Amino acid sequence: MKKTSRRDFIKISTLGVGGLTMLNPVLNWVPGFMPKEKTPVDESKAKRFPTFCEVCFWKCAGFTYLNDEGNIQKIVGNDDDPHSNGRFCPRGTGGVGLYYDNDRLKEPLMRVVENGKSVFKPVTWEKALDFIADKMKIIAKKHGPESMALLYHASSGSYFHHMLEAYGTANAAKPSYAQCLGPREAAFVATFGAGLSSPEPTDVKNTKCLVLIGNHVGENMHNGYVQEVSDAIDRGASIITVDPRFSTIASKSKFWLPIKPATDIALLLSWIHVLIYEELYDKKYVEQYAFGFEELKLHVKNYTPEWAYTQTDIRPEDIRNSAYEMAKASPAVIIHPGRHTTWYGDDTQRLRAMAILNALLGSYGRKGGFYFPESKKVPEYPSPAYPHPKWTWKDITKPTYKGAGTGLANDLIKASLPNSESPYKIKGWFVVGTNLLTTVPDKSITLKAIQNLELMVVVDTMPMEITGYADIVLPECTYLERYDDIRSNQHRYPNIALRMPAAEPRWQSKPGWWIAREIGVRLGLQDYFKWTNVEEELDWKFKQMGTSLEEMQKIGVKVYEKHKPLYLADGEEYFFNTNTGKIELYSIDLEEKGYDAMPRYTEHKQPDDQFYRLIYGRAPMHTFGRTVNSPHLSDLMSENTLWVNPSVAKIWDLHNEQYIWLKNQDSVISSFPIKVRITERIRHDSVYMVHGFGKTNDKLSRSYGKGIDDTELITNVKIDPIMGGTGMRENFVTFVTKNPHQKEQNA
Ligand SMILES: Nc1nc2c(c(=O)[nH]1)N[C@H]1C(S)=C(S)[C@@H](COP(=O)(O)OP(=O)(O)OC[C@H]3O[C@@H](n4cnc5c(=O)[nH]c(N)nc54)[C@H](O)[C@@H]3O)O[C@H]1N2
Ligand SMILES: Nc1nc2c(c(=O)[nH]1)N[C@H]1C(S)=C(S)[C@@H](COP(=O)(O)OP(=O)(O)OC[C@H]3O[C@@H](n4cnc5c(=O)[nH]c(N)nc54)[C@H](O)[C@@H]3O)O[C@H]1N2
Ligand code: SF4
Ligand SMILES: [Mo]
Repeated sequence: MKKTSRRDFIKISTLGVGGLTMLNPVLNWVPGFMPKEKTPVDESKAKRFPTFCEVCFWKCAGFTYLNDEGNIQKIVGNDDDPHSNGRFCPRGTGGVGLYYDNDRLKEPLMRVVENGKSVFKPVTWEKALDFIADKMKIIAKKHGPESMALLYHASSGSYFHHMLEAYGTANAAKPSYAQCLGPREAAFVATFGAGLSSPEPTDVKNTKCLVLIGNHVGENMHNGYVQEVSDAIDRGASIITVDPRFSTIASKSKFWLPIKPATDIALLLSWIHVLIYEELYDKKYVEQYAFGFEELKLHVKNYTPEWAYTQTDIRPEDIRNSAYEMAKASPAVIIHPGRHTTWYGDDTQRLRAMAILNALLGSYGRKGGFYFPESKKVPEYPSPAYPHPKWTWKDITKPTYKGAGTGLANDLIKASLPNSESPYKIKGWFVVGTNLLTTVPDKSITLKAIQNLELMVVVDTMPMEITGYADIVLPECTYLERYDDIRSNQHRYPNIALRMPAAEPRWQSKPGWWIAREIGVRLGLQDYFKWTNVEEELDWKFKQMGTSLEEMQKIGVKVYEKHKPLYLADGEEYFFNTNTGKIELYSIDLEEKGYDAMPRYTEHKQPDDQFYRLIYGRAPMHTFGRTVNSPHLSDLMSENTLWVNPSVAKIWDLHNEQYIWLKNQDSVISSFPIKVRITERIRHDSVYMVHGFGKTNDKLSRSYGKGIDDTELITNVKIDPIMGGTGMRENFVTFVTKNPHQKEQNA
């Protein structure tokens, strides 16, 4: 067996289709704002197993039900669960499809060269695991264990994290930081001394005014949040939406401000200006809790609505009136900081402006603003201390991005490039449940890094783009077929949830905890895995938390008493975890690190003639690319469309449903075409698509070649100087109406 020098993409062959026939559970959901009703279940016949959803990161808890034949039928929300309140979103309901998808990875695969060509050969688990452990031992000897990195975004990643820390490396990153909520966390840490984390502690339940900057709730289907927003609308709370696109939530809003993309900081600064100069801010709160008010006042002096209009296209009276609306609701107002915040590179500062607005309106720690969440600590199963790594991601990242709060996927990828001058070199990856090629821009860098690795292990459920580049592909079973670590997220009340299997793993797939443990044992790290199976480990942990595995298997969710109040008491003394102990309108920490202490507006590039800014978002029935091949969800939306303003369509003579290709500013052309959707709901300077489509692996039978992958066209990445996130919205595309790949296809 020879190893290839180049990791070219290998298509995973479909093997015989396994025994189970596909069921067609009813999707109790109508396309629209949100599911209101629950699915009735015949409790007398059904067998149910608690779980929490892995289709997105809201992690709703529910029960998986079997039908009379003992096959998985449906997933229903757990009434005791604060994330779901007993209701699942369409994607969560359709999660059954991830289990029934016959395109799934079925057995371990190893890259070998046959007749000069790289192919994947099915191998036994024994062989695959031995190979990985042997390789890891060699890498530890040659380069030190620190040169192995974990890139992960599946719940089971925690077991790989444990195994790799025991092996000697702390290099790990999730794309949910530097490609998602990192700027928000950095900004809230700088302002309030604490990040927001997940689920966001926004008190939408009690709010009178919700301000959404891009945040497109309703298309972004975070369950409990969507439910609270829906109730808020019914209650008559006013919604202010700032979006270049008339989003679902814009249609429910009192104000829709169709901002020129990339100019949000101008709008935010002018709102701050109005609140301060028209004395509409919460004076008592600011006086008691905030630091740097006078500096801020001076700083925003010239950021008038009239000035902001020249940048944002939003009329001064709309800026003023929307500011009055917020002030009227104060402190029961939320300037929602959103979640996917890596947009234009100056993202931490944009989020700082939002945090500052919340401070001026007195909403942090107040009813109808942000509440103080609580979570239950999960005890660690007894195991030896980890060895102390000689270096970590901090040595790579922190000298440049001083505000980074966790490892950055993009920085660990860069540290894997061949000619990196840094002494901190990454030589091997574990990729667990993250499709890096469609997740981290710029894709060409990831591909270069991959060529330089000595070991690349991909643990996934599906033959996604990233699996094709692995040395070893390990098929993980889906969340419906496995245990995982205890869910313990923050909420109004501390709570925990159990995930347990409702079915045997299909084919030869295995749970992540088992895979990580088997590799650990082969590395001689059995002391770190003193349990023989995960039930033993979970039961031990549950018992420390006043319950047991047996009880949790019945109830699924346990909610605990609270220890601290949700809100600040009137005039209560409170210490914020910042340099000054106060809410820092003027950030001492950012200043000391060499960044602007207060957000400044800088103009961003706008599209050249014949080009349009590429913006993207979510669709209610899909999560990124992880659901687009689902037998249940692909029926609801099988491809993305390109939103084009009618005035633009006219210039280009485009018509609805026409398929076109896109070319970006760096002449990258999309692999596949996309259907045009002509609509007034998008500005003339931008085009919009849902992220997650345009799958390039033809083993994905339902999603291959359907629509465009936005990531392909994101080659200009604006890195946030504070926390190192990858700003993705400074890419411009033009239309290609004739098939640019025709020649290749005919050749
Ligand atoms: N262009 C562009 N890039 C983006 C975004 C965007 O909107 N546009 N969004 C950004 C954001 S906000 C985020 S959070 C990230 C998300 O980034 P990712 O989480 O990487 O996104 P997915 O494409 O869903 O990839 C998930 C991978 O996990 C696999 N998987 C699913 N379930 C399991 C499981 O149980 N076990 C294992 N082992 N694998 C599993 C899937 O098959 C898939 O390969 O992407 C970021 N990148
Ligand atoms: N159904 C579903 N729900 C999801 C997910 C999913 O995959 N599917 N993913 C989850 C995850 S991980 C995340 S992080 C969140 C992401 O959800 P959000 O945090 O809501 O994501 P954003 O990127 O803020 O929202 C995209 C919106 O920003 C608008 N926009 C584009 N450019 C600009 C601009 O310059 N200024 C302004 N003001 N708006 C702009 C777009 O038109 C679009 O409406 O969604 C979560 N919820
Ligand atoms: S919001 Fe929907 S997809 Fe996300 S965890 Fe909850 S049910 Fe699953
Ligand atoms: Mo995200």
